Amino acid sequence: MNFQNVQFEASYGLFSQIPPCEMPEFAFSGRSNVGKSSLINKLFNRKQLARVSAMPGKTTTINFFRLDNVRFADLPGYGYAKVSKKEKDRWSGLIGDYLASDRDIALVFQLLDMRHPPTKDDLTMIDYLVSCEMPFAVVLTKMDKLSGKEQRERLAAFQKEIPYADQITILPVSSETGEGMEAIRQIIEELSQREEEQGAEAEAPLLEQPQAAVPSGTENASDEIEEAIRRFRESVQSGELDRQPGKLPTRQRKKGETCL
Ligand SMILES: Nc1nc2c(ncn2[C@@H]2O[C@H](COP(=O)(O)OP(=O)(O)OP(=O)(O)O)[C@@H](O)[C@H]2O)c(=O)[nH]1
Ligand SMILES: [Mg+2]
Repeated sequence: MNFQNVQFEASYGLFSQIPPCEMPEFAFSGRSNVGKSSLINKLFNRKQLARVSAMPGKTTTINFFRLDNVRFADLPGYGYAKVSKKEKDRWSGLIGDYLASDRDIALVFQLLDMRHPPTKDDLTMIDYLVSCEMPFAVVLTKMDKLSGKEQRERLAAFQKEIPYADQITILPVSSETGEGMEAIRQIIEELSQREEEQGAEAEAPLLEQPQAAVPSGTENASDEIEEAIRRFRESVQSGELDRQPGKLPTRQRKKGETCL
């Protein structure tokens, strides 16, 4: 893949506006200001492909980019307090509906700021991705802001702070220095290749074979997903989670099912 050939496709403010999915998609998720848009720019070596701002809440729509037969989705950030309830509802609806849809999401890159423990919203998001058995990898951003020693300390800390950390691919990156970008590009290439092979093998096109985010062998799967979305929306909208103590509900999943 020639990553520089990426092109901006379109922005959508409402999930209902998004056209059907006809190719695998990679989504970039994370709280406002964590560095989603910067990561996209660095990944594709294009300075202004995605709009970046020091002010949180810059990306307010789902923005799609296309490279060959793959699409990339820059999602609005969550956890930004200074927007109206109406806007928060729209953003969380967009993110929740997108992730819960039957689109062919090849992988979600879930971004966390490497300098800090995950926020309650981040943990809800990870819990949601796990409970939906959505394929995802955690990307730790802004590693350039830490010394080597601090990076090692934070990496060790994340092992305890992220549920299922031992089963999740965790990739430290810097959109300043470009560190870690090659690893992400390789993952994208490998998964795109895999999707293409699967698509070629299948008789029906990808569109008719949505990779529904339904836990296999789990009864009441859709109830669980709805519950996860509801929790996620509530946490984004109300900040309620910040007042809740500690642990997330845990659920066993088979190794390798939801992550790389
Ligand atoms: N030093 C450093 N700064 C970064 C890095 N990634 C992003 N930033 C800065 O962090 C700020 C937010 O970056 P964005 O890419 O706009 O963040 P976002 O996640 O897209 O934010 P929203 O669109 O608000 O959800 C900007 O000032 C970036 O320059 C990084 O790897 N290193
Ligand atoms: Mg952004």
